[in-house]
Amino acid sequence: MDSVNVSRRGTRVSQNCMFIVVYCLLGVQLLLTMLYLSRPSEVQLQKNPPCICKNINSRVGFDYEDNQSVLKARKKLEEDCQEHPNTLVGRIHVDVNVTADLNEQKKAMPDVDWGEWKPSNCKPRHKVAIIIPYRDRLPHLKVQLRYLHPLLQRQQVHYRIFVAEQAGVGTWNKGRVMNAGYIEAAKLFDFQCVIFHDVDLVPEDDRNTYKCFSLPVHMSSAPSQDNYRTRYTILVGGVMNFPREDFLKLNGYSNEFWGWGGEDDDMAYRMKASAMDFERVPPEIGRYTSLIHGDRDKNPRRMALLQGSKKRQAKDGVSSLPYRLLSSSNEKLYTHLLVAV
Ligand SMILES: [Mn+2]
Repeated sequence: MDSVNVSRRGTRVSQNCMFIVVYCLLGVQLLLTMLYLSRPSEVQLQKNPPCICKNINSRVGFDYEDNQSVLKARKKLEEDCQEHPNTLVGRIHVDVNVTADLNEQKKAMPDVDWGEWKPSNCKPRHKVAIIIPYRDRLPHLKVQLRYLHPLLQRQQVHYRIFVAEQAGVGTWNKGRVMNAGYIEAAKLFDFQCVIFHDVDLVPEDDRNTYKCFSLPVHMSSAPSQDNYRTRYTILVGGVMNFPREDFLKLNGYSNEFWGWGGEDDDMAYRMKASAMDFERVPPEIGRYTSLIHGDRDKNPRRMALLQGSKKRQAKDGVSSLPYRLLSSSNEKLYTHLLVAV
């Protein structure tokens, strides 16, 4: 009996051992299967090629040459644009009868929007707002834009063109329109300097750079209507460039000049009263084609108003401009600001 019991007990022990061994083997098998399944398969690796990200720092596994070209492009973008880019051509022949269809121009300049453009292959040195006081001169505007955009792009400046239009048919007040243009442009664009630009002047030389200076600069020193000469010594009308702070220090233009003329001479008086120097572009490059228009209603009070210029300056200007912005819209080649003054 005892031997039988022993042998039975022996059989039970060996059966238990078998179970444990089989369990262990199954466990190991399961573990190996799980490890096998969790390894990255070749198919998965092919599915996820190295990412081609814009930020090269986050790139993993890119090849060397690719990396070099990205680095080169990035370095170029970090480089300042040249002060005198080799894209300049110098003197330009302005054809006043040029075909200047706005839709064609828009198509030719897909990278201009809201009148803004900046170079894509270098870091522009200057950020310039160009404000064109405007009313009822579409043929002039078309010809001007036809030459101005390409010229500014050759100069590699970051610019935005604003056309500030006086609404209605009331008496023209260019000073108010320019001040309103300045205030609205400043809300939309973070510029360093502002250039007020008559709509009937087309630059003839791209060495006359639409950049920012450390003081006001009279750019249209030689308009064709004056035989390419500066008509008188205090002339600052036509195309005038101000550092932003200087324009504010001067309190902008006077709001009191109704009708044609005087607001530009008043500006010269303001600069003199503020002991602010200005420079004038040499006439060899400050050349502009004057687009022809009829006579306008001159302001009969302009001489008398000039006498009181200095007294008014502090409270008559951009700080106290009565106006309403009626609309602000994207005309692609320019930002259109319609103002009631
Ligand atoms: Mn004119």
